[in-house]
Amino acid sequence: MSEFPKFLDLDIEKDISGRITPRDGPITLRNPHIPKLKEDVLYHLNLSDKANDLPAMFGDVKFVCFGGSPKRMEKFAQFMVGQLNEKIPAGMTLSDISHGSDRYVLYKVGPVLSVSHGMGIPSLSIVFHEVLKMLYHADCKDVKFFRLGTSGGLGLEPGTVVITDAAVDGLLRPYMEVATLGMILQHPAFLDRDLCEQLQEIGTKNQQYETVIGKTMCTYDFYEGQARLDGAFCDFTEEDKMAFLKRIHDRGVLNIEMESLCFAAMAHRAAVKSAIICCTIVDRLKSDQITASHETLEEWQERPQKIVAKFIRKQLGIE
Ligand code: R2B
Ligand code: URA
Repeated sequence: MSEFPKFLDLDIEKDISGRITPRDGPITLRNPHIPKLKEDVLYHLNLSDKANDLPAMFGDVKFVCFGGSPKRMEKFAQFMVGQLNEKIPAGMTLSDISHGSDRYVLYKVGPVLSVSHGMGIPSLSIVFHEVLKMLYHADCKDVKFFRLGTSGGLGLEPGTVVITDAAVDGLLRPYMEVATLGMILQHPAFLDRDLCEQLQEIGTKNQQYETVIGKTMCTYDFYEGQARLDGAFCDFTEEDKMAFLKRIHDRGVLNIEMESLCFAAMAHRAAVKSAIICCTIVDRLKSDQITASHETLEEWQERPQKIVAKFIRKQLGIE
């Protein structure tokens, strides 16, 4: 037996830089083991390709919108009902399709899925795997993925919308590292520049806030990982914190959050068109703590949702 595991090279459309061009067409899985399964249990969604008629349930899905909080993604689904002119029959409500699992929420409004992913890379990674497999079993085609989130901005007025053109880790590296079979694999986190620009164009029509494109730093921790002084532990000085934040800002980082690297890396690996669009809720060059009122935070968080809703309406020819 060889000392190193043999990894299958299933990439077919990489360019010289390792970039896989995102494309329309059927959702494919780069996993030869899945077709051999008797049943594929999507454990955290409480769905399976045998127990559920996934093509009937999800075959028409074209847009998958992820966001951290279950409540926010329920509100987004309700907002999309109006945006898509969908009718919910009297006495009925939208229901969480994966309610049996209690881990994530999953709502469907016409061709739009609204899915919560929790906080951080491990939580996002699980639901991303299972949603992608669900869309594959459902024979979906031409699907676009969005992450709608919150973030800490750098030198931006809180409430600014940032569209990510490159996701980097806490060392400014543009790939996600995953320990796999005792080795570190690096999955590049490329994003689709075209989609960024289309979303920015929609955002900039709104005069009340700015919509900018830039680099997003993704960290494994909210406190020390994001250079905060106000966690339960901190071993660095305010000067060192400011020097780090200024250094990354000079290198093009506009905001910091906790999922972009994984989202971009997994979407890239799946060759699906995707975008990350986050509002900033604090300027990290001025403060660690988030002190805006609940109402203000709600309004800021609706900004990425409204931009993506407009994009979806345009794609569907509603406006
Ligand atoms: C933004 O906000 C969360 C932390 O408060 C985290 O999920 C993220 O990326
Ligand atoms: N989310 C983060 O991860 N960091 C912030 O500063 C704000 C929201």
